[in-house]
Amino acid sequence: MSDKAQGNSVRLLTAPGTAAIAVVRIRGHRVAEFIRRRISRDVPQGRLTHVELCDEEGVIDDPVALRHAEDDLELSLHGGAWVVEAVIRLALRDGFMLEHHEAASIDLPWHVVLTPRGVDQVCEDERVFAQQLERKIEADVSIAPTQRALSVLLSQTSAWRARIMRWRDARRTMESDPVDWEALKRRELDFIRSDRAMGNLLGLRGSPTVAIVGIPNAGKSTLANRLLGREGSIVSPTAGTTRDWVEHEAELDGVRVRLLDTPGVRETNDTIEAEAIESSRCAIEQAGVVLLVIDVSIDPEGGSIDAKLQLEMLYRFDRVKCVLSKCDLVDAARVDRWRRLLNHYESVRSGRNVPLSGLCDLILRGLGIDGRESERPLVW
Ligand SMILES: Nc1nc2c(ncn2[C@@H]2O[C@H](COP(=O)(O)OP(=O)(O)OP(=O)(O)O)[C@@H](O)[C@H]2O)c(=O)[nH]1
Ligand SMILES: [Mg+2]
Repeated sequence: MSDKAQGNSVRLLTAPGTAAIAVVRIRGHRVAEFIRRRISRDVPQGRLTHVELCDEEGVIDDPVALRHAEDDLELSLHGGAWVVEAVIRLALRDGFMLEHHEAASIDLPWHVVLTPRGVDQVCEDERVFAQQLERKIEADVSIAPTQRALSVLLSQTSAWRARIMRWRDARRTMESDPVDWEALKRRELDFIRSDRAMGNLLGLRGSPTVAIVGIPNAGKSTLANRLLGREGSIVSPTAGTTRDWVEHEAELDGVRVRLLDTPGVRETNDTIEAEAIESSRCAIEQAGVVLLVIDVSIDPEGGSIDAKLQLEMLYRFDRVKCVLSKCDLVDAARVDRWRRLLNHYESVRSGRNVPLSGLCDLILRGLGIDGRESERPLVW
């Protein structure tokens, strides 16, 4: 079930902008975890509690917290724009979705636009439309997590203008040269309706997850570190090094993602490890892309359990892309044999001194991001 469906949300209750106090409300089943991870002490229900709110870097603010219910937390922050932004970002990173302030939630009439009458209306009242659009953009600009997200938001005015001109032209030529309005509408809707991709790119309502899976010792943490550009996960030759799933925030080509490094999948009698594998399975099922790390130093036709398990994992998850690790240890023929077995799954090669080319593209395409987004009118 998605976080939206489960109602994990963050919302600024006070008006945006600088004020003495800003109130942020966080709701959903992740509240307890948020308190445990981010707040200096427990927050008992119904009692005002002075706490420190921290991220990995340190204290963000010392708000007064009020827990209305188990899954409902209100934080009265010192209202500086930076503090508010930092807290909202933190909640987004922890899997909460942003609910907009009322003032910013006027609906763009995009669905009525795509009728001849709707086009007439927007053309007559373009100023109102532009104002509504501007408010939408403004509300999101302050929390755009990356430069790329920001530039897509700032290009929305021209993206919408170009679309509206196109519809207006179609409307004008309608009498002389009959337009197949339905066909135009279908094409335009396909183009505009890219919510998932745009949501993933903008990261305003939480970042998409990229899960890294594979058998123990396949090179998952090594890959996570390469994508991160730093030693975020522990790498070691001992199988079973990553015992619980580890989450990192990474930026891939201007897109903020949650990288999930998971424990290697294997049969185990260790209950703690089994529990970790099970809990990472739930997280992996919600991921936008699953990177299956295949250790090519294992002979695919050698009959080992590991060889079978690597192939079987292809079918355990949806949205799988393959990364062939340890290509530096084997010859090209071995890599080809693995590739043939992976059949129609997209894959890239990886290894010491093997450039990881194409992986970012592969991941972003898997998330529906294709580079045309600045022309695409965003539907809020
Ligand atoms: N030569 C070579 N060694 C690699 C490569 N990728 C990983 N290794 C080595 O393989 C070992 C395991 O790497 P990890 O990244 O810890 O593997 P993992 O899949 O995270 O392992 P677990 O957390 O134990 O499941 C380490 O000694 C790495 O240095 C590679 O592409 N080439
Ligand atoms: Mg690991």
